[in-house]
Amino acid sequence: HAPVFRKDYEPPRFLIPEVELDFDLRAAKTRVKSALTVTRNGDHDEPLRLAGDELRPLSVKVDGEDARWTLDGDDLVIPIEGDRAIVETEVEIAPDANSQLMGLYASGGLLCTQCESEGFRRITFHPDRPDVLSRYKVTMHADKARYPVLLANGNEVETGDEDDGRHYAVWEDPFPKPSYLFALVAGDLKPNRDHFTTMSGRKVDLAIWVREKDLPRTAHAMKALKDSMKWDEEVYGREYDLDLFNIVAVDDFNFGAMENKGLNIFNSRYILADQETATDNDFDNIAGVVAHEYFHNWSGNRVTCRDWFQLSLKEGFTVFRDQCFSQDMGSESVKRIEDVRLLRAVQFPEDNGPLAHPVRPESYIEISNFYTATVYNKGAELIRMMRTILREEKFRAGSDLYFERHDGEAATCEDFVKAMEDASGTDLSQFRRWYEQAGTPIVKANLAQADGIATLKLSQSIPDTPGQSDKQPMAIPLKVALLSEQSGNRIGEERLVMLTEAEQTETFDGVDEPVLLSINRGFSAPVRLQTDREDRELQLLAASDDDPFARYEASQELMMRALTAAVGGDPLRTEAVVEAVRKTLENEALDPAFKAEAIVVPSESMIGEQLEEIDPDKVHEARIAMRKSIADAMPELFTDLLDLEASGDDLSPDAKGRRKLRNVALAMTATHDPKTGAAKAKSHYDKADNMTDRVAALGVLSHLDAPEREAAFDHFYDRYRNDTLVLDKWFSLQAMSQREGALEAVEALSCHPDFNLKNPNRLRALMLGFASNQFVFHHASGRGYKLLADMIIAADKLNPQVAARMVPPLGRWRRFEPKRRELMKGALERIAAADGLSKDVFEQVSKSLG
Ligand code: HT7
Ligand code: ZN
Repeated sequence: HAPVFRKDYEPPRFLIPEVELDFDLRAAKTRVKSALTVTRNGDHDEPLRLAGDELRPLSVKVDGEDARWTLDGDDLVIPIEGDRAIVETEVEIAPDANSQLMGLYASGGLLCTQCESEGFRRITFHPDRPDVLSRYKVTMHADKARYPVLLANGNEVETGDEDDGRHYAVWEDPFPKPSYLFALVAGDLKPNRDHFTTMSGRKVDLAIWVREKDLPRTAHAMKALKDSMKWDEEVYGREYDLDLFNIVAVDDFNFGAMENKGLNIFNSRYILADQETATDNDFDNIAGVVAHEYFHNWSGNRVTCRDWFQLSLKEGFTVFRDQCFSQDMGSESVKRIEDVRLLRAVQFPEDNGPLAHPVRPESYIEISNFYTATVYNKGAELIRMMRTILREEKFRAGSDLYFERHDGEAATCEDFVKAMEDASGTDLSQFRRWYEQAGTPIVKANLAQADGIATLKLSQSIPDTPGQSDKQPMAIPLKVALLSEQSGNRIGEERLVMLTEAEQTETFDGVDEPVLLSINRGFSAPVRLQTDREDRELQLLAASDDDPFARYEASQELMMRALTAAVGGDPLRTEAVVEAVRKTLENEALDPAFKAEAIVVPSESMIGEQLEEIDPDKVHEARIAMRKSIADAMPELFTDLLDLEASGDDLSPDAKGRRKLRNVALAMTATHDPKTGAAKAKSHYDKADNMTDRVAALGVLSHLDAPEREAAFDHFYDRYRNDTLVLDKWFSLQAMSQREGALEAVEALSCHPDFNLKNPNRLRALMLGFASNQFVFHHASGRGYKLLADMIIAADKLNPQVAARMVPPLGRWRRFEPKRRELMKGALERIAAADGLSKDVFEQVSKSLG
């Protein structure tokens, strides 16, 4: 399993301007004929090298003649005379037997493809690298009854009937694209059709293809698609470029969705939603993912990546774009809080562990392992910082220049930064280190006041990460403001401080009264901030900072300090926290969604992240105690919140916020008094007219040892057992339960007849839900680790990508107390020793142990 290095990039030896594909589609055996127009690129006499994966050529022709060819490992090597040739190959593949879900595979009676990153080589021999762009013409033949709908990229140009009940369709995509954006779908699907008129007045036909019974659940995704098309025109000046945009939903999918040109393929969980079956969170995620895939049409498809090391070029930028879209469609500050919470929950631990890598990695063994929170979410923070540094107008000029310069090309992260630099006249030399250096910077900030001057002392350090030490200072944009300690009002304007040195001082004149430091407002930089602000100051900031993020941050910091001190053996300090929570809840100017975010006690894994050495039992105990102090201090306040009104069919941000706060209150009520809490949660479940409330009630019940729990879970199972996406919730809710007996329940669920190792959603619902449940997964017996390791070994034989994604929870072993550390390491070693390990799991496990 040799690594590939970024420094070894070389341009392709041959280009392929045209690709013609002919598919004789059958679930058990599909014949693929390909005709590639190849042209020599540069002055060399090397043979043509085409990648394959589990392929054997049935025939190979060059310019119509049988060719001499050899196989070098998986590569097909063909000598080419002259500078141009038509290379034809024929292979047979077995979609039904494709459990990796890469290439052409079967899902619930459909045939569909997933080619990013290197799946196209499982369909036909091809260079299969993103810097080889071609025009595609695709013919599909299939049984008409079984597969009445035949879709591919671009436009349908011809259809017709054939013998034996078969039919065919021909599709052409006028835009040159890399092979990873190729897609086809064949199946018995029905469309939800709509249209969108672009800013230049072109009508685009839109269709979301699903099973007939799912059609009523496609309205939300369709609305999100039209909103995204409009938003990209208004905010980035980007217009859709084909006359047709198709989306297909499939049940078996390794990821969220895929941006194939003109034919997006989605995990059905990011398309299907109605009030009965989807939570508010699901609705938001659907809109975010639909937008994300749509935005890729420009940031990814029109301008693609030169090589996979540049993945963040399209993913970081596109995540940033979808985050801003969601901020504009809902509550700006709450969305920012959610995005930062995700970054901290997933990316910070990644950056602080054995799998840490730069946003633009230097090497990989298996590129699928690099679809990470670092490449996606930290990558998005880099784009956001550039916008902060350049300001909105110049940032837009930079993106215009980037799209104009590189349209139709395969570009690099450097190209993006250069376009930003050129359009704005800002020097981003030092900023580039964000792409190179892994690890989350630690920023220390202290404010001192004397003689009317406030002096802000700043310093930064970047921790060592695997393969990287002695790092250079980063260019860190910190939004800073000072607040009057007495009134809580801001003094002067917010300032953008660029921290570029290891140590730096910033002064504020005319500060004649005691002030509070509000820093990293809006989370302007993805850093760990350490300040010497006292609890009293944080309490004031939590009550009055005019930056909603900073306000949220102050209340979270207050809780986190008390929690980590308690885990370290101090008595739990709750007074300031309780008062901050009360003030937040009583403040009528704050919206309910914000309140819900600000008063939630940090999760056990977030607390663990702050500790040198994690003892999950102590963390659990401290967190429970803090929740209990808050719940016991103001039970009436929480009981009153249970009466917040929000009808299930109201999906406005306001109604969602009220549901969220009401459900946080329900959980606090049960913390205060589990017995009445169980009854209230059961009645909340019974009365619910929407899935958000049902899931929230089950979430509360899941932790309680009460008869209501079993009754509600059984009822839920009976009602939704035939609805795959809803049943996933039943699995994950139980996997996240902290009640006694939860571990045994998860073990039993792993043998449940509805558990299915082959379906990534089901596998993730149980196992990733479980692995995020720190208290139970890290049971001192090591049984949690054993279950996960068994599952990884079993899943690896079917679907290496999905198996590899389950390794990181074990990779955190060095952070735990000695006993668990050994058990976790042992589990990793057992996986490492398993027969026939895929390179996906090999890479994750060996780096985790290394
Ligand atoms: N660009 C898409 C990546 C993706 C993917 C990667 C590896 C294996 C399977 C996959 N399915 C989709 C998703 C996105 O970021 O939009
Ligand atoms: Zn993406």
